[in-house]
Amino acid sequence: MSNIFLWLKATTALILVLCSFTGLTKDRHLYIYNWSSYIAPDTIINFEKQTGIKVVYDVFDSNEVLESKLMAGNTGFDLVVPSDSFLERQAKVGIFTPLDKSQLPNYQNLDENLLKMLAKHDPDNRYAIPYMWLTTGIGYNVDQVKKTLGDDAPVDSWDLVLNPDNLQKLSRCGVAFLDAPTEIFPTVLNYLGLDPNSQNPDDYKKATEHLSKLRPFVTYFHSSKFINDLANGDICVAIGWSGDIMQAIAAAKEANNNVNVKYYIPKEGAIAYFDVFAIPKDAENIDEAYAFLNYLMEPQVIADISNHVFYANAVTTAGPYLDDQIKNNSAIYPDAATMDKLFSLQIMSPKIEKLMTRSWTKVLTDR
Ligand code: SPD
Repeated sequence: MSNIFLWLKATTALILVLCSFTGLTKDRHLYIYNWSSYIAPDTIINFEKQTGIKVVYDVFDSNEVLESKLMAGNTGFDLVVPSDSFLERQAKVGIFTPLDKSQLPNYQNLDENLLKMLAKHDPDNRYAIPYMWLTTGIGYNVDQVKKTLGDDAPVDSWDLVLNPDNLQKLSRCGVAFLDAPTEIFPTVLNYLGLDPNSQNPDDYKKATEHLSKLRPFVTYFHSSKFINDLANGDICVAIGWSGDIMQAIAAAKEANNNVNVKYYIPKEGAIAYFDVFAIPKDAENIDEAYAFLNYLMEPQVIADISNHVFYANAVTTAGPYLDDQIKNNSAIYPDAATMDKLFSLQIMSPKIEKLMTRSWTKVLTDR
């Protein structure tokens, strides 16, 4: 009996060796394209250990960059992470594969209210799994802003960075704006009392004129550099994403460098988004993509990510695993009054899209 057992073992080992030489046991791969600074350090490693799937992980820091790759086709990615309004437009031109929810047993862990909100961009939640939700607000260095603008600095208002007089003064200690027309135009329109989702070209003319007044005082336009620069005290204000600015706050605390950064959602209101996972139509590793999506919807896995990146997730059962500083942070989970002031972006007509891109280039290049 034991001889048969030994023989079976030896034969199996031989078959495995032969298979790996002839390529019959194919390695399983998964290609993911996500935002930078948007995952916990061990998320991918743990997934690879659990599943044996090898992940190739790449990052971007703008929806525009992701979109141009998706539109060109053959990205080579199995999972990508657009923001809600971008997904809506991309889905309309057939870029994604509909989700087969029967392959996603953990889908039931998602918050139904958030799914309903996301369904405004993705009817029936056909293509996307909500990953994180967030706001675009102001990160500021408390001491430098006070030193530059005095005790009455309007830190609760977009006036801080969108009033040219204030921005001129703040330019002495460094100002960063997101390099994202689809963020900055709606923010400026809203500040000017216009519809942030306006489809009226005249409104974009007004916003462009206003941005041209601000442009000389913006140190740089970039969508990720501001995290380190705020944390090190190299800039004093940034228009940026909630979690990224909170990462700057945490980094400054850890460095113990006396840099005191805060994040604020201005009283005039701000953009709120979902960033979502979706599978491009030409993805090759579909089973692996579903395995990863299921893994992401495990309460402990997604809570670890939120604890690390300071963004709110959409898994209801993640609550017990969230750190108190995340769970009780009103900049991450805003209170009802703040939620009322948030607005979501709609997709623009191609005419307005073009106008926005042209006007953005003009603002950035005219100094
Ligand atoms: N570092 C992660 C940043 C994620 C930001 N996504 C924002 C999308 C808003 N358009």
